[in-house]
Amino acid sequence: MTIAVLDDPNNNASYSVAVQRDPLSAGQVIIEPTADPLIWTIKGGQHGADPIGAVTLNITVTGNEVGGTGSTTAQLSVRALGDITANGSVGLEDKLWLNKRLNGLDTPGYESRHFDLDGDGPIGLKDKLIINKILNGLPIP
Ligand SMILES: [Ca+2]
Ligand SMILES: [Ca+2]
Repeated sequence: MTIAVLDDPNNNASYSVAVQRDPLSAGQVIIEPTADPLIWTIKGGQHGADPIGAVTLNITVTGNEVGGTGSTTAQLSVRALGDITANGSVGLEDKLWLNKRLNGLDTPGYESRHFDLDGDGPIGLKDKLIINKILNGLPIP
C-alpha cells in the first residue's frame, strides 16, 4: 500500500505514518512497514488460522518538520488462500484460472497477485502445488 499526501498546508518535507487494522474488521492482516514511511506491506493472516473478510485500515500521517496530522481509511478484503475467484471457497474453478495463467492464456479481471499463492512474486509450480494441496485437504507449510 502506497500513501500519497496530496495537499499539505504546512509543506512538510517528510512524514511519520501509523497504519492499524480497525478492531471491528472481520479479516486479519499482517501490517509491515518498509524503509519508506509512505509504503507499507499488507499481507493476509495465517492460512487456516486467521479469519478472512473485509478489513479497514486506519491511517494517520503526521508532518515531521512543521507538524499537522491527517487521517484516512483504506478498505480491503482478505480471501482464503487459493480462492482466486473470490467466491468464498477454493474449488476447481480456482485451479482452472491458475492453469490458464500458467499456460499464458488471458485471465481478464485478475492480477498477478491473485495467482501468487506463496507470495514470492513469480507465478509457477509452487503456486500450483499450494492449490493442489488445498483441494486435497493437505496442510500448507
Ligand atoms: Ca473460488
Ligand atoms: Ca509464487
